[in-house]
Amino acid sequence: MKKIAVIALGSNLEQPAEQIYNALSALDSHLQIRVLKTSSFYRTKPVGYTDQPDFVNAVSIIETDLDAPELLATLHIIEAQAGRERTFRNAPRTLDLDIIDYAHYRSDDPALTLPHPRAAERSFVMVPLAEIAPDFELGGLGKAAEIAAGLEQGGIEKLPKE
Ligand code: PH2
Ligand code: MG
Ligand code: MG
Repeated sequence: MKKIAVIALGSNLEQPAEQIYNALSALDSHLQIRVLKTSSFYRTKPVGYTDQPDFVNAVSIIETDLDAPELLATLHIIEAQAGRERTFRNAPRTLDLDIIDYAHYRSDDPALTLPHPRAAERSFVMVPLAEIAPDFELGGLGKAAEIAAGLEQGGIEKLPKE
């Protein structure tokens, strides 16, 4: 059965915009994933651990036959192909792919909490999501556009389309 999922993409090392483009083509070339819609790319100030370069962030809506753990495993493979190293929490990274929502499932599994527990606090997720799916309902918190409107948007800037 096909499911709709929301994926957040982020990079702040080694030509971040290139990393996001490559990740999108890796996702779309997977036989069980179709990228339906992708936001603009945004340059964003690092949140959490702030002593690191600015990020490029984007959000995609995909359709997939994979179940949620299979999708997560696939995202980890694509991150590894981009040379992602796991050093410390919130460290700079060549590529981060997070499942924000999977078919509106809810899960408390620490390996994959759904919807993503911090997505609604993060303008670098909610602003791109609101751009492509303003009416998307996230975890009973309201529509993406409403959640985004309630967040500080100072550290985020839409990049021109190439
Ligand atoms: N990802 C984090 C922590 N902080 N800040 C920005 N601007 N963009 C990110 O993708 C990001 C972050 C953890 O995954
Ligand atoms: Mg992340
Ligand atoms: Mg991640």
